[in-house]
Amino acid sequence: MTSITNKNHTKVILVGDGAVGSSFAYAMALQGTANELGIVDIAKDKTTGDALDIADATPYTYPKAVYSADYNDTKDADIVVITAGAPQKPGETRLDLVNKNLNILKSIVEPIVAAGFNGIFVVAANPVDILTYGTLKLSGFPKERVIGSGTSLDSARLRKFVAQELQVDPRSIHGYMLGEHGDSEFAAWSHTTIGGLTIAELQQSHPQLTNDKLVEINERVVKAAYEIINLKGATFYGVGTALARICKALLSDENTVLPLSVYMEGQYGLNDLYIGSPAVVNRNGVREILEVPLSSEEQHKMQQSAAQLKHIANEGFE
Ligand code: 6V0
Repeated sequence: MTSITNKNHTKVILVGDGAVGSSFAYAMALQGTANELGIVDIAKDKTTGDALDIADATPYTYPKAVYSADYNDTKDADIVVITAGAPQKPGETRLDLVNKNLNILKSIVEPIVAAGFNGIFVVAANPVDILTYGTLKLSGFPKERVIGSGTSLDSARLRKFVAQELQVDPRSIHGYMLGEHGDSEFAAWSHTTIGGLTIAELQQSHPQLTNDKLVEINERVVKAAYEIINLKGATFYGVGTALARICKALLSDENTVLPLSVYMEGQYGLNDLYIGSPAVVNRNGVREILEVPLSSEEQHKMQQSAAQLKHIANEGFE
């Protein structure tokens, strides 16, 4: 299997310099995620402007090259992050959007493969599970090196809301939203822990954490994007930071467990689709998928979520 070249100098190319892409680029600059960041977009002036603007921050953060790039620059890149996509227009169906974004994806992945890119694709454009599957098919890359951001943002929201409820550091909470990054996702409460205690154990000492409260938190996570979009038109800082975290885990060969959109081969009884599940990632991409042993109710939700994705994929890939 080809892996990210074992080198000290790390290079990421971002394709899609909109709200999500530029937030990711800025998060990368602040965190020193890679030595080099090239930015590609059909809006070339925006990439030049963002590269200059973000480079202004580097004397206060980490030394790195930030520049406006083109597809040839992906040749020796370690990671390509795709956040390019058309927004959903009023009156447009979800399927219309899928078809439009699949066409955009094709116009991106083909020149990248032709340029000789041999690293890892990280897809965040929506519908992310479908577009990650599309990237797998269009690139011909092995499944380990095509990853979607999946429920990484949603799981962060879950941890944030549980943390707020219990007044604890969100980093002390381990838990996942599983399934589609979208309306059919769900919290895997049976495997959510706080300092090693299960939710059921914690409910003994924290009576405010009722089952109704869990339902409310789950709902709030699923609707979080709508809440933010109603207030400011789009969501980008959360996902931008999640993407920087994913890239760091890959580039630093961390073997970190993250909830991502990964290719199913029998896990959860699912096959031939991308869907959100925890996975161990390192410099080679996905090392292994951690299949969470779900309760029967959760397993049912996973099946429903997968059915939704299959339905969209079947129509989108007709
Ligand atoms: P945006 O601000 O409209 O940016 C999209 C960018 O893509 C623009 O700069 C376009 O110029 C560019 N673009 C369009 N077509 C092409 C092309 N053919 N080649 C290169 N660039 C192109 O959108 P925003 O940044 O808000 O969202 C980007 C994508 O991320 C959308 O699909 C969102 O739905 C998705 N999100 C994914 C999330 C996740 O958790 N995975 C979270 C939030 C948004």
